[in-house]
Amino acid sequence: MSLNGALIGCGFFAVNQLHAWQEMRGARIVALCDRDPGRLAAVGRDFGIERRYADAEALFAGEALDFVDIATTLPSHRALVELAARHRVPVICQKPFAASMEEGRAMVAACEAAGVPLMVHENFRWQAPIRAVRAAIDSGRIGEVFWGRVSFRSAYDVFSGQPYLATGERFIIEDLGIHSLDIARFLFGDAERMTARTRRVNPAIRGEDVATMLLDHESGVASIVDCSYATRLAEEPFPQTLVEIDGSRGTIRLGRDFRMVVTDAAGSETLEVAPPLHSWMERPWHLIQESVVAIQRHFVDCLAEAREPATSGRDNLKTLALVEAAYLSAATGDTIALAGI
Ligand code: NAD
Ligand code: 89V
Repeated sequence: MSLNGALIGCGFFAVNQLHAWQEMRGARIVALCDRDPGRLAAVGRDFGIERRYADAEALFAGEALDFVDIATTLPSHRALVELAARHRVPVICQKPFAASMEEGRAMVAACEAAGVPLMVHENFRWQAPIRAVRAAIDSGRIGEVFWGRVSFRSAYDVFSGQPYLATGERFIIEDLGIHSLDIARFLFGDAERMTARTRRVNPAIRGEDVATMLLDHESGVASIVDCSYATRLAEEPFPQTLVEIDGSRGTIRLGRDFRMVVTDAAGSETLEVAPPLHSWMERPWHLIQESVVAIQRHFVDCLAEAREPATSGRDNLKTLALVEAAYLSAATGDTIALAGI
């Protein structure tokens, strides 16, 4: 039996989600919603989806849905998640999930009270190379991890595809660093303290485009999470996240072009950990596009098995807390205890 879902928000990124739904066993998108009639018509035509709504209330009233996939930008997330909860429809919501901890906690509480599964579309931890790094840690080859770095440095023009990124008071931590911080949690566990410094280098945008963060993890690991959209390099690495990990018996280095080197007392092994390139995917975005397939597959599996998704709303509050702590630390110059966020 196939689950019938609807997608709300037919913009820049939603097409990746729709391609991924098209290749998903056990689920399909039967209706679309966007308040922009041009986008709604174009995406409906491209994906052959006839049931279209300009308004989310009308969508829920008009369809019997097994799930809803919210691919709108941040300002609409709370209202749409709470609407899904009121209609008792399991929900996926794009990152950044919420604009504040208060808002995020209210959204999680609304879904829990309604008994509705809620997953945040936090897909970077589902990227093939990041899964390979996690598997290398779990193999035990490098011993006990004591230090790590999660790094994203680029000069790629993200503003042409996503113009709203240039206008917000917050930019890189809220949009991209949120992924890097989630990867740090995925690899090293939850954090206790955060120290952050930010800069705006590009004068044409409003928010910060460089952030350097130091995390003290509960596991005892110290990690650096650094991100920049002001870093011009000989070869543009967008959208690759590079990872360095030191352990008591060895190291892991996830370098450029999906090369992972694992070193222990026996020597070094180099592994190719590139994502597969499906027919609809396009370099360099295929790294992200493939992780969309993986996270949506995970959601469908979790619904079938009544399991909580890895990036459930409840889990994602911890990533959101890191984002809030980073902005607070950058503003005050202080180290922030996560317990107080
Ligand atoms: P976009 O502005 O291109 O598209 C958003 C669409 O939602 C627009 O067509 C808009 O009309 C529609 N919309 C907004 N509010 C609505 C409402 N209340 N009801 C119906 N339609 C509504 O934005 P985008 O670049 O596609 O980004 C969407 C989300 O995806 C953002 O939260 C962004 O951070 C996230 N994103 C995630 C990734 C990732 O890898 N996870 C990558 C890019 C963007
Ligand atoms: O993944 C994202 O959220 C995107 C991008 C990779 C361009 O920052 O906004």
